[in-house]
Amino acid sequence: MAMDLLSKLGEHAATVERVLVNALGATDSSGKATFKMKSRLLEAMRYATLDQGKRFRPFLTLETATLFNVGLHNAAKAAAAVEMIHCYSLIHDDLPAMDDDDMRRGRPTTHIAFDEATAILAGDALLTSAFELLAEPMPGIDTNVQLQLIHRLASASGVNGMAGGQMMDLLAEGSTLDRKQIDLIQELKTGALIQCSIEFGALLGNATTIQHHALIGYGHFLGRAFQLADDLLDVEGEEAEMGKALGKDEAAGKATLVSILGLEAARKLLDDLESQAIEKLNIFGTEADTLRAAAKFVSQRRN
Ligand code: GRG
Repeated sequence: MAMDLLSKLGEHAATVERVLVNALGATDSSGKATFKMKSRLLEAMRYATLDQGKRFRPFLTLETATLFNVGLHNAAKAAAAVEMIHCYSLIHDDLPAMDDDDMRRGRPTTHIAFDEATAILAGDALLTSAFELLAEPMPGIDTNVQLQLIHRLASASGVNGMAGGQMMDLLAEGSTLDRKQIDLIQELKTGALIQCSIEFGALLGNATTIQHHALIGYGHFLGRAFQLADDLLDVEGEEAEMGKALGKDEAAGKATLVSILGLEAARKLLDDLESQAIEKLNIFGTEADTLRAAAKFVSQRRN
């Protein structure tokens, strides 16, 4: 099962990489930008986006789309749009005004490799490119569905989603939060985009209401598990495996589920979230086994 999941992750990562390269342009064998892609801004966008990362959100879109036999071309476009939003959020999150990180994905963050202004613009441009990609023709997909994808991604990323969660997270630094407040921040900051990645597959596949709700439930528990695993890794992980600095939550005085529950209870909660995510898939048969394996992957991940 673990090997199956790893090969699926690899396969989906390669699919989404092709769409991203197509949108952002490739570099030649010497690492130099090809023809029209010579601008510094595109270089920074490519640096932050290509050949890196687990591609977990695109994996979720592509795998959910597989449940409904959605054509790969359209699903990959939607998956790449989500990854662009994710990469933009990482660039901005690493800036000195936010988390002030020098390393991400095992190499210098975008503002270190380029400069702050370029990093801000690369994030802005990736955010815009995501919607440009989603608005491109999707043969065989109803334009109403495309509109729903655009709407869903906008709400998952904006004030009621990731950006809103990030604001709450920054404001909360140094204060005591209760479990409910932490859950809300994490649901918005990290969960919203993960849930959206899964819903993309359901929307593209014209899922029934029951299927759609089941997948929303799966995404809810998976998103919470993903963030909790990240908080645990911040305490227990290896910097070399994670490719970034750890122990940042404690240093910033950030309340997390790990800091208020303790390590043991947090690990138990992670197991429960994994089981709850898998349970939500009960209405599906073996075709959802890879999504079930993904829930296990999230709670066992080392990076
Ligand atoms: C700047 C609007 C704005 C939002 C930032 C993404 C984010 C919101 C903050 C990142 C802080 C953080 C490390 C959150 C934990 C969950 C998370 C998003 C981890 C990084 O995602 P992975 O593990 O990264 O999927 P890769 O590199 O594999 O893509």
